[in-house]
Amino acid sequence: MWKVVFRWFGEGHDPVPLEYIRQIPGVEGIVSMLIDVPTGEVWPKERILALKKTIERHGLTFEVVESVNVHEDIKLGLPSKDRYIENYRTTLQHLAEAGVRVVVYNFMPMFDWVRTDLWKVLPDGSKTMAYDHRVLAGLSPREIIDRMKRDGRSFALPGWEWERLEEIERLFALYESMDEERLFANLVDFLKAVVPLCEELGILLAIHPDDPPFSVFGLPRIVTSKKQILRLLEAVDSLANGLALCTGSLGVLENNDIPDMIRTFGRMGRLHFVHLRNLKRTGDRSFHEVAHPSFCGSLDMFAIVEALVEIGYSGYMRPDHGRMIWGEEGRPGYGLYDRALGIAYLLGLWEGVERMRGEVSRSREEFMVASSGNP
Ligand code: DNO
Repeated sequence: MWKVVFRWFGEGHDPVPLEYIRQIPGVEGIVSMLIDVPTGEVWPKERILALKKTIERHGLTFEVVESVNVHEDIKLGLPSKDRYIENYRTTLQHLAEAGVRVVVYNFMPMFDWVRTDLWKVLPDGSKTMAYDHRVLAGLSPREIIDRMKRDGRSFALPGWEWERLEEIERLFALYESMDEERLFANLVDFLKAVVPLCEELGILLAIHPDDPPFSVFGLPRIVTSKKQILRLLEAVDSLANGLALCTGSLGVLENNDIPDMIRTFGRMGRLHFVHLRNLKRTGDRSFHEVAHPSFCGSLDMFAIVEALVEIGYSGYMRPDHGRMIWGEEGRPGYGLYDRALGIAYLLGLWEGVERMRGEVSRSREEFMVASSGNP
């Protein structure tokens, strides 16, 4: 049975109270980060411990961090990268000392995830995020950022490091000569510098796939398919070099067979985290996010959960992005209500699949203890 966790951005950065998250049946822990530490700097140990304390006070665990972002100089392979790698290693040490088991990161040049509309209104009145490649085609990166800032209301998007994006023109020039092979080589160099330490610390690194899984603004993308991910896992052959499989990122491409990826990477012992959500493909490189059930979108969530049950997945799972419903205001994708509905649905699928297979990986009592924090 997976461990259900919920993403929360920290006090003052997330309007969803931990008290409410605790009340979602099945949730055991929080996935969080120190969102205000600039990328490349060390995460102070006292701050990590304070975050852990806050989370644990609410009967929840803190074992997964998302994300410790990778400094651009590492992705670019600049000589200045050594200092940032050293800082990354120190952060990993601090996280391990606080009991963190899984650390998520991504290796997307300059941007984290990209959408062209953060507030698309669906026919039922709910709001969701959408991406349409044709919109980007006509916009300069600077225009996109100005727009995101305007439409993002008071919330910065996770992983969007504004201080870095302020230097957008300079970074674009640096990436001009970068192709996929060089970016891949830089990722492997980075992993070789941190994976042995993770092995010692008992930390599992989990790379998040590129979102969307194709080039935006002509920048290279190297974590978009089974083939690319396999190559990466094999290049640094350690259990500590693993994957955060995000169905909503990989699922944008119809050719990505997600249940097959789950079976392959899971059997290699390299699946450390899964992000479960659904989306609707609406054309060539365009889609919008939908509620979690299969009938709402293009992904077969039953087949996805079935594959997880089949490999005996016991890592972490979080319901990914939800829509904004019932008048909720908050961070796009990260409201309380729709993600909570998502959990209820996903747990229902899990229970159904297990019972059909005549398996029960966790008794009712064990489940209650795990998710309530009270023996
Ligand atoms: C989007 C998230 C990403 C993810 C990072 C991981 O909602 O899944 O921001 O956390 O790409 O580094």
